[in-house]
Amino acid sequence: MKLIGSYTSPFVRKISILLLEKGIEFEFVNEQPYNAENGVAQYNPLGKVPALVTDEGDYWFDSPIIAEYIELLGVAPAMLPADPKAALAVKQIEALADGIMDAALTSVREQARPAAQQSEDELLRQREKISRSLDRCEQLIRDGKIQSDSLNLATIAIACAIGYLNFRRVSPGWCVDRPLLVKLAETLFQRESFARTEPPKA
Ligand SMILES: N[C@@H](CCC(=O)N[C@@H](CS)C(=O)NCC(=O)O)C(=O)O
Repeated sequence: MKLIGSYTSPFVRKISILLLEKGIEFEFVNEQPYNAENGVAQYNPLGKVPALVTDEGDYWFDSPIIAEYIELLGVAPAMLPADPKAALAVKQIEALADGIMDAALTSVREQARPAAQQSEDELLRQREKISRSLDRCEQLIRDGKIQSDSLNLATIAIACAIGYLNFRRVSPGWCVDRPLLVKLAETLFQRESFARTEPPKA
């Protein structure tokens, strides 16, 4: 199968990690969705990465859908619980982590605009989303709803969101007063799948 994405996208990183952890072979097709000339729309009319093209020629896009498709292949380790309601709870946390990525990405795009056109209100709105959502993640770990040393769709998505905050220096103080999230990130960042998908430094 082919994974269409860019090395800096946290959504793409989430999918790459799922495939690596399951040992599913894939070809990475590097596309920059924000470049004027890019081929993303031939895989996803929304022009967003990640997109996945299966060996049968099916196209899947939006990372939660791709994650679910990968899970349907039945390759161990399972990244979702077998119980449907427990699986939905994990996907809810994935959506929370994806929302952190969305807010961070919106902040990065806003800050890339000429200074005079940037909206402080918009940046604040996004920072608040990130802060509230990180607090919720910390609470979920404290309540035992997320095991910070387990590997599943929720913990992978949270670690990818934190990796993106670090990479783009969005909310640089995110780790203050969130020791359980720090532990989760430190644990997962040690895995080979995370090391192999680190965003490029430059
Ligand atoms: N909800 C989507 C979000 C994907 C997304 O926003 N990807 C960014 C890169 S990090 C993108 O391709 N943006 C291009 C655009 O918005 O035109 C998912 O989970 O796959």
